[in-house]
Amino acid sequence: MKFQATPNHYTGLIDRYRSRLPLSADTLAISLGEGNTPLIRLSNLVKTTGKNVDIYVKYEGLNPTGSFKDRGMTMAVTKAVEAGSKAIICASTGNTSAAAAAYAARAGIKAFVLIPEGKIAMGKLAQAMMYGAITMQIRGNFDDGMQLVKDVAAKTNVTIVNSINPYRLQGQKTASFEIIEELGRAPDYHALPVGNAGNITAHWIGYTESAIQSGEHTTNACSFCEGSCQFTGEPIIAKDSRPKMLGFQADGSAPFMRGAPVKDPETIATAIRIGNPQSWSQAHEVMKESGGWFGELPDSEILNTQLLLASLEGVFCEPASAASVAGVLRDVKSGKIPEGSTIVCTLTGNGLKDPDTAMELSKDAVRLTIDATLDQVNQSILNHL
Ligand code: AN7
Repeated sequence: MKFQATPNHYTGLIDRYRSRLPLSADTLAISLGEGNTPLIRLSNLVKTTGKNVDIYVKYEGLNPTGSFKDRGMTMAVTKAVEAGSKAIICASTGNTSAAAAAYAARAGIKAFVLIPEGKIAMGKLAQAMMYGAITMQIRGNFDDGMQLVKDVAAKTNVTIVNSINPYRLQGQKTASFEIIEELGRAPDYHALPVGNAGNITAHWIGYTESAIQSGEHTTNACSFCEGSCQFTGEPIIAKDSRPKMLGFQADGSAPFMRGAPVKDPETIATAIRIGNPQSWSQAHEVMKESGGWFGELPDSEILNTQLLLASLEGVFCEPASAASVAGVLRDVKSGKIPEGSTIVCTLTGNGLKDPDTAMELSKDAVRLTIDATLDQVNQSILNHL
């Protein structure tokens, strides 16, 4: 029997946004139902600022492999398979390798992943292995791995699925489409954690294309997508509703704050332990066009925010993801982000990815070991009511 999806069966962002992606009508989508993630309005954590702002988190950790990478990977693998590729390769701090491995499994092709030995969260390593990738743990960091991937792909017939693959950004831009649909407009500010700066660039493409579609641009625009959106030239914008883009890094791994690559990046937020961002110039364009800014945070503030998001809002993200909210809370408190603003923070990955950091962070949580008796259970409840 031929498979026929009902209108209620969500089958992923390619089927949902096909006409806004560089795909033909009959390209077979390699999908795991990615996208369509919750946009959650924060409540308790906002009160701690004492300011009147609206903060939403886009919980990308609820994608099929637990991070935003799935949006890009469905596009990259779909296009690779369409072109006849039998193998994909990436360097990764963890999430890209998990997504690459999963979509390769789905497509029946091989995934080769280079990860920094000992510097990726346990859940991500488990994913790459479960999905059946060929995992190469390198004695080096992400930036070393990225260079090796470029060198090997120049000679060998493997498709790079890092965000230098333009289809990755095309898939990831759909997060902006969803946000605009849900809010009814673009937010005033959009904050993301930044590593290679692929995702912040992708979001800007999405916001820009939406502005073009709604007729805000009086002539051509889009300097990012290399023609896939059919527009060329400088944007002339009548009324710009696009957000100011904010990119946050860990202070030990903050090349955008230093203004140059960082040789030995260090942070507990291993996802963004990247010293030589691949989308360097695009990210600067995004800041220039949007009027946004980069910021940096110490690991302690990132972790504190991760814990507060979980314990005050019930939203469990991985450490890197919390950098977006940590930066926004700081800039709201200082007044750099004015009252009355609507802000979206992307929570890029799921907290379950990195159980080691979470267990350490929550070590002061109440955890009792008691006898299996009614009396001890009762006593424990009374002690904590
Ligand atoms: C949770 O997996 O680069 O600025 O190799 O996993 O687009 O690089 C991960 C990046 C933010 C930064 N949050 O995004 C990889 C990788 C999480 C991430 C980022 C990453 P970009």
